[in-house]
Amino acid sequence: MKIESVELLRVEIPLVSPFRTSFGTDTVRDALLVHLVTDIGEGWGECVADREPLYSAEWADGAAIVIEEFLLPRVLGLASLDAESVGPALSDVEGHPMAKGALEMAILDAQLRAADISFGEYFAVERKHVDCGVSIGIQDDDARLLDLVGGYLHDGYRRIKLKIEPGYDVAPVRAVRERFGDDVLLQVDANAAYTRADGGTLAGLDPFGLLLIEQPLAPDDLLGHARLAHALRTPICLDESITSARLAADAIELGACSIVNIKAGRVGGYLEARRVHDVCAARGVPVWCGGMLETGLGRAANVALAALPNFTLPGDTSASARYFTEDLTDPFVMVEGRLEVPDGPGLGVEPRPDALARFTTARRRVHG
Ligand code: NPQ
Ligand code: MG
Repeated sequence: MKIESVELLRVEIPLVSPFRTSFGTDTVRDALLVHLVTDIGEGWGECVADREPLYSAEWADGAAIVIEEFLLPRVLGLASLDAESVGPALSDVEGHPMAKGALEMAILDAQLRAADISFGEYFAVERKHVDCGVSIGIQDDDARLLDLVGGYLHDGYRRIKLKIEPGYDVAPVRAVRERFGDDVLLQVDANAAYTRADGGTLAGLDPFGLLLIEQPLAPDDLLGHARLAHALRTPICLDESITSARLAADAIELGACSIVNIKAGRVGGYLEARRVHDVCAARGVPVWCGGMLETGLGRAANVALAALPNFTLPGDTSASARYFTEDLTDPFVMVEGRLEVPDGPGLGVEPRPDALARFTTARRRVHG
């Protein structure tokens, strides 16, 4: 494959409602897309970095510069380019996994579209559907929270995740359990908002039979998570901490987590994400697919990844309608609490031209 031209696009898609986490509130999804034209066809990549470096150190403007100035030249310099050669070609650049992952995704999409192979076939998945969970932002009052949970359960979501932060943890969990009972699959995500001193508060979640507590402590605090895991009955799941397959193996061996959230952007792309899946599977640690408010492009790749066998818990792979009134691609529609794994070539979806035109806020040709 030879890259003929590369365009970086910024799209801004309104969210159906503000999404509040322990690190901030978003009302739009401002996403960076990579569009490749190659000698064998086109490819699309989505960078999951947000507008500000709050979830992790990357941000969309920075990722665009890193792609243009440091990543693309390395890939363009390869004598023979395929998706498998991208990671090694970029390995001397420190960090920037979301930027790297977006470029690798676009190259993989072009490669697979040309070969008439879907992402799912490339991953050799056997499932045709994946179970959907939903992530619910921090709410101003319990009535609104309970309405939302009730609505999503009515829609068919198979697992509920509540965003929590200090001061908003045991009370919303108790409210949901009291209203909807103990059979609802329920978990919480702190996005690193607690400290080692908060073990007592977090132990207060133990009576509620949660599936897991996601990333209570700082991303670099594996020891703190290991201590917490010993002190709590509720399983600890790591998100932000797991930046590679090796980190996943280390965190498991250290006892810092017993469940792993996999996000391709956080680990540098879908190939490393599959390796995270594999090391967890080999250690008997279940995984689930995280979400970064992806457009239909990233959602398509996530759904394919989440069809791998060790994704045994419902992911944050929600329907497009959870986030967007109108998605960039044809929407992912949930049927009986599941999404279908796309089976068209590559991602199996592409931006609808009119939606792309309306959502695009900036575009820059960085090669060709
Ligand atoms: C998580 N996602 O699991 C993330 C956090 C998150 C679905 O809970 C813009 C871009 C807004 C990325 C909000 C979910 C975001 C974002 C939340 C990621 O930790
Ligand atoms: Mg998370």
